[in-house]
Amino acid sequence: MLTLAHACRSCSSKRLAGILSLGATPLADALLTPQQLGEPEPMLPLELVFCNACALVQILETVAPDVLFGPDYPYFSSFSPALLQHSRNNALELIASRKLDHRSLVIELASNDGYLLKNYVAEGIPVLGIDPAAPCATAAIAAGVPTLNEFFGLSLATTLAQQGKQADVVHANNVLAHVADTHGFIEGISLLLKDNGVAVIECPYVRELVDHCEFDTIYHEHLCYFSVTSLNSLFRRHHLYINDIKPLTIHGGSLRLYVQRFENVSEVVRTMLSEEHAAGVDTLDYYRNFAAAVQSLKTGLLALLQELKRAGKSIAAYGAAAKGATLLNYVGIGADSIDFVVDQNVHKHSKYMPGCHLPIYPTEQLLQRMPDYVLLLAWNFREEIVSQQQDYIRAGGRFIVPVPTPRIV
Ligand code: JHZ
Repeated sequence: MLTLAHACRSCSSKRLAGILSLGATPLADALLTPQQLGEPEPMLPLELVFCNACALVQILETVAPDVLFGPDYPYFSSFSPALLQHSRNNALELIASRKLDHRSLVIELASNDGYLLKNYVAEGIPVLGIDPAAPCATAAIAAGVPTLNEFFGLSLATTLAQQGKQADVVHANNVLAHVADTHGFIEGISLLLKDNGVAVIECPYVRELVDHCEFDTIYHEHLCYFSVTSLNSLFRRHHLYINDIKPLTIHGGSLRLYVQRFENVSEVVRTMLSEEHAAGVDTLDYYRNFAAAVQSLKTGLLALLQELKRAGKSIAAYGAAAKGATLLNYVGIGADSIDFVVDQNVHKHSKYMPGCHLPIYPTEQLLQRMPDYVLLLAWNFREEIVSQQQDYIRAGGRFIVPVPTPRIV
């Protein structure tokens, strides 16, 4: 529900229009210990809206960052080999194209467990990671990546800039959408960049979200869902320019932005802006059918699972992902259809998914228990997971991919 108190996170307009309501959902990464199972769990509304003034898609709720990214934050980037390879390629490409060496500085905001910066460290390039989640920052330091365990914003950027820490490259992957003080964060990036520096920023692309019904990537950590149009106006407010963009397949379809303090906009950026305008991404119309598509996915997935259960089949799920929490809780999937969830991240084992309380086990449990079907919650890593699970498939197991349309593969 929209109230007059709500204003756009980018342009402060109050002309916000509802796109989709996912109802009250638990915090997606708030995995529960066995002791916490009996305790009350926060359930907060998830309302997706469109700003009629600057085209930014966003949620209305803002959960305090220290609640979301505190000492129990369970997401460690290094558990996905595909993400590690993607990150390594990006680092090597930037080292070559920007001729980085021991005199350079690379800073990463939300550097997690050092999954990206370690590639620069290996080449002798000075780095600084910044991450508020203590377990991740500790893992990064142990891996030899100097890391500040702090939230990044204007105040930390000011301190670093005063210490002469300005960067040739500032990485910010999957973090811009997570930050409540969007303007302070971007202003901070501007302060950290050398005159000729570049901020390399990855974020999921709202066109992929809508076109492929990736509604499960909506959760309280993700405050914004960016188009090039909305990003362009956001950065320009801070005299920063998206000079280039590389579309990526990672996380269901993302954008890699190359942002600088001077304007030198590539043809790719101009084309993407005009394509978005032609497709109506900058109007509410583009989002009008999204809620119906999400509802139909929900109905289809429930029907499929019920049919399998009626046929006496057992079903597990793969990936205790944040998006898995949205999917399970919004669709209303629980212990009546899914027996357990598996994940390679050891920090998630012996815990329970928020809301639906499904237990999380190591992936070896798939072969040991041989469920007939596995609902692929981490569908964004489908190729990687299916290729790892060839033994399970050879033994007769099948995967169910929920997005964009539920199907058995
Ligand atoms: P994954 C994360 O969301 C976190 P999540 C964050 N909120 C964000 O913004 C997005 O990414 C972009 C496991 N796994 O990465 C690891 C295996 O077990 O899709 C993860 O727990 N085996 C910051 O949590 C989960 O699946 C594997 O082979 O939705 C995947 O979660 C692979 C590849 C993954 O994102």
